[in-house]
Amino acid sequence: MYGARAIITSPQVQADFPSNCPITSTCGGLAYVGVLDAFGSTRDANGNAVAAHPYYEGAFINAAGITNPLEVTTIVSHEVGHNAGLNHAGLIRPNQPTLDYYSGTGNWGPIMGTPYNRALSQWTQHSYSGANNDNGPDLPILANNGIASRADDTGQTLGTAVPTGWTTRAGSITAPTDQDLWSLGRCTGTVTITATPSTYSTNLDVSLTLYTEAGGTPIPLASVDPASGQSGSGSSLRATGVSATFTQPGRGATYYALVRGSASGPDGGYGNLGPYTLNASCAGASLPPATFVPPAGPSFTDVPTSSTFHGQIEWLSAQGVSTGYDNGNGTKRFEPSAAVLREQMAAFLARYADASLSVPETSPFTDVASSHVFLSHIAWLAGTGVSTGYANGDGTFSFRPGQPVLREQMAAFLYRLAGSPSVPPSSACSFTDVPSNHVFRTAICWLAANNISTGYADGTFRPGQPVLREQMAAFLFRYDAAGLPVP
Ligand SMILES: [Ca+2]
Ligand SMILES: [Ca+2]
Ligand SMILES: [Ca+2]
Repeated sequence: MYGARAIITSPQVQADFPSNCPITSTCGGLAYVGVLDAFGSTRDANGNAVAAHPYYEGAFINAAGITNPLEVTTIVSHEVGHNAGLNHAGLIRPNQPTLDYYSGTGNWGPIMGTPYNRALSQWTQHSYSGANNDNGPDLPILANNGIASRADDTGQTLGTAVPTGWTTRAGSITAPTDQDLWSLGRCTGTVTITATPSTYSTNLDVSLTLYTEAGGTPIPLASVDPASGQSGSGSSLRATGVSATFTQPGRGATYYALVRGSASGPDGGYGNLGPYTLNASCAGASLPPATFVPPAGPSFTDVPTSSTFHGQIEWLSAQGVSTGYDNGNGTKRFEPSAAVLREQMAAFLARYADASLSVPETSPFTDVASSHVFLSHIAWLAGTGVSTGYANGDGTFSFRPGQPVLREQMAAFLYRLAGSPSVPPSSACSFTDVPSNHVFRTAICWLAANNISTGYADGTFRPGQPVLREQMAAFLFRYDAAGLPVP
């Protein structure tokens, strides 16, 4: 282990180093570079052999150059950074000499530049626009010169997440790759999670995600990372948008909170390091975290744990909504890529709603025989108003049980299942292929507003495409996670 001493002084450092640190506010401090772990010897001014570390030690901070208390943190970090091997973070400018010290942009600046009046000063990987990047990322240099990262406090997998429960605790982001998964336990009620970095001179802008677990797979439910900025100036300068909070209906599942550094910012979030406070509360019935026991294996031969919807399909199976198809050898398959038929959808929704079923004396639909295996499910669906079928023109109706369910129809079914709630105007509803006069627009916008389906990366919803069975699992899972009602 090594040590570094930061000495905040004015007259002495200026007297000892008049050319390097004149009496002017432009000198923040002075330090030797890369001496923190300098063992061995060197020669002093009189030519005598002396131990190197004590001789070079001391990062001097010029008190006369400090205009407010918050700058102490930045300047101490900067000068000790020199002791630990770092050179300045500069800026390449077109048709001008390279700036030795980069002051930063917006609320961000590199510690080894001059990030005064920037609320987020950070170690840098020199990926900001115009970086001179003479030496490579800061953190490996610090590590090679005696300042290693702190030990991590929790893992990022279900098996290594530290059980913490519904409480307040301290954590720390210790590396750009650090992700802290905390095991919270079960909650039936409203889940509220907050992650907050230090108030003064934080280096950390957090990103927070709530996970649940199904079939041994973590499934994200909600994620938040507000855009960061700053407010105030001088000693009241504060970073804004660096904490994260949200509430979510808890349905009795096991919940996890993931805290990591935001990936946004001029330097890709590299320097998002430091302590935070995690507060997790459950307004309702809760249970502390239990030891995570990985399942013996996937339930379906065609849904390996690596598949995107593995967790949601395991959940669907555990709920008894779909038990899959028998392979004839004691195993089962799910056929995740097959389209959901309308008769299957009736069965899924009836089972999910825990409906009390009865076989009607006469079928409500001309194309659903009294011997149809899902007659009671289809009759229930019709009775709830979720699907009234197609008019035959003679006062009778058909259900078209063997037709695939289209995405726009699924939106309508789930929307009606939830009781046709009013839809708040939502910016989430900007699908390029769902015009304002689309017959199912209200249902599709509601689906998006509840994060049940947010469409495709290209901005489309693809309303006319069939719903695949794996997608149906995901839709119902999110419907459930959103705490939506059933008839
Ligand atoms: Ca950590
Ligand atoms: Ca971690
Ligand atoms: Ca943020």
